[in-house]
Amino acid sequence: MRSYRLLTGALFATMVLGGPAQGADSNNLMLDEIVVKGQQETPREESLTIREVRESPARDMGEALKSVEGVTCVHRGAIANDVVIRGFQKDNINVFLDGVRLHGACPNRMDSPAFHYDFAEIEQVKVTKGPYDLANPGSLGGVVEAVSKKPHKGIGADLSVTGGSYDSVNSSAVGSFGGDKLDGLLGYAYKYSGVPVSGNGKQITDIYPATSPNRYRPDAIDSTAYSINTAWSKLGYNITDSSRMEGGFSFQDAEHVLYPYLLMDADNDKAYRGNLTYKAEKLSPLFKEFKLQGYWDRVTHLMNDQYRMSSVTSTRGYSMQTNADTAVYGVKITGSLDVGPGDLKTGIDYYNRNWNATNVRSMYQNYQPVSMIPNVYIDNLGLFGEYLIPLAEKWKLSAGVRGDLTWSQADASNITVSSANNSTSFQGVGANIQLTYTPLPGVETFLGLGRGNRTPDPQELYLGLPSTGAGAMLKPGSMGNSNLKATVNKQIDVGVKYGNDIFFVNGSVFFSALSDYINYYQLSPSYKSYQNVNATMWGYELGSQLSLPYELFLKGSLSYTWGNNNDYHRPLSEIPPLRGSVGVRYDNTSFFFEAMENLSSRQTRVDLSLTETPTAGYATTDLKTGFKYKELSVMAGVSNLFDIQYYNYLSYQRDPFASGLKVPENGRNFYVTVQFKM
Ligand SMILES: [Cu+2]
Repeated sequence: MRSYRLLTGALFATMVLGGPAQGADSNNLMLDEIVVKGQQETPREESLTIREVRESPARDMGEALKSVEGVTCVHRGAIANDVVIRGFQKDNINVFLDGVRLHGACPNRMDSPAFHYDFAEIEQVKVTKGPYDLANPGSLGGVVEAVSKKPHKGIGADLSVTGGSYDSVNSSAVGSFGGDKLDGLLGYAYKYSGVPVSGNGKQITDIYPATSPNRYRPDAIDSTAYSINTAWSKLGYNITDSSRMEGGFSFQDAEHVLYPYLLMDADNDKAYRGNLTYKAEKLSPLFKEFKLQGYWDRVTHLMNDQYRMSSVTSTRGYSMQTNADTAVYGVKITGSLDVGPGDLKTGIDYYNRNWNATNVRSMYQNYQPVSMIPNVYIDNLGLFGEYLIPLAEKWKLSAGVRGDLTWSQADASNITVSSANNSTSFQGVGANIQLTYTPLPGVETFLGLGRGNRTPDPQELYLGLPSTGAGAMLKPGSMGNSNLKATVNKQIDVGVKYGNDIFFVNGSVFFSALSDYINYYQLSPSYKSYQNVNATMWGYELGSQLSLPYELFLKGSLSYTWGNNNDYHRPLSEIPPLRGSVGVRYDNTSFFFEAMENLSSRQTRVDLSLTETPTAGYATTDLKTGFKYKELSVMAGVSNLFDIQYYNYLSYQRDPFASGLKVPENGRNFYVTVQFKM
């Protein structure tokens, strides 16, 4: 039997790429899910199962997480979706695989952290909403923690191929072996797609007016949207029954990734990731677990406008290009101790992040190199402790605190940075209290009070891209702000859940008071920059699942977030409007059919000072069906059945290098997945 991983902590959504619920008596997987979601998880947990993931046409983790309430993603091309939790974006949230911190290299976040993990590497994804992660620095608005697949006993194989509209292919092969002492895993994935077509029948590269210099060259409009190869390996050694050493390495090569949203496309993007852990359990009655982890990763990224008309007359084959390189290394030591009536989890961690990006443009002093991200080093040292006590039969309490010291230093200069302002440091404290109360069987309530903080990132502090031209030819530039303070989030979360054998409903509400929220703004007619503002965010999520007679199931969800810039009395940009979904499904375990309606209301709360414009509401319909026979599964579906032309609300000018145009979402598209697993 596969088993659900139940989670502790705050407001979790879990994606379990495992299987049916342990302890659920029914033969029906859907009924099992209702039991797990309704009874075995606490109100602060949600789950997305392997079933939901494998049935979906998601191209990456960001897209797959969209089906979790309160989670959305930024979609700027055919792939590389950037995860957004309750309106918290970019470095306001953390995204990890096996605890490894990885940052993208592109100053436009073409390669968000989630882009660098192939789906086939991952077994489970946990999403913590709110500032309740104390084991890592900077999880201000939430954290996405992916866990990679582990080899099981004996020989294992997992082959999966998805083919679909736009000549898209998503394929992976994983082989593994597991012995008493030694185990290992080898995986390979290949993803490719042509350019998607939106609901108006045009390719998403074909959105520019005929006179725009940013329009794609005729031969590039219908070209490769992305071509990505990923390889990974893992080797484990059980030193004793209770101690283990594990190492892993992965390499990803992404080529020709188009971003119609921006002025440039990625020529190539290479990511390297290494991770080594040592874990010992049951060291003594007091010392339950000890873990030591070291990791390193590096991303190189090259983007330019070679596929756009703006490059046609240039002497170098491109009129603008950014060459970026980033690396992170870190060490973590954590321990779990049995102290008094509860459990104490404590740890110390350090990481170093380096980021360097150089831009050249023909219109800026004839390709004079600009240190856009001026070789910045961030050092962070942190210490945390969390204590969990079962207070009485119906009560559970946990409390924790974390302290961080952060140093940042820029080793090059640009229009923002000189020797006078090239280094700064921060001290931060995070803490939370979480209380769970079960007044009646099937009913659980949750209260969380959290304080989180995150320091400004290298781009927000030191970005420097000069503006060029004037008047109608003005190309605005961007500047960092070396005086930025760290953002502090004080948040309260309340959750209630009711569940029985055939039904569950889960609701949560949050309120977040943000001081020194780092907000993007128009500094002057020719520059945009970052400033600290006071902001408020609140919102709610509601999820429900119900079993009906004749193996029919009903499912519904609702998410809302509201964000306000209190200093300037206007909405925060890019905050999701009210969204929801309603679905009905027939499922007899070997065969299923599902119809799902996705609904989004109009996004009218926009930041006009950034020329953010309202986004229309929409409703799209997805159908899918599939069967399972022994080790073989076949699934097929159609997304956006009625070929609706629609846009994601996440569409304000994502400078630098935003084109200012919105990229429509995909029109009607089909997919078929065949999977073999043993
Ligand atoms: Cu880029």
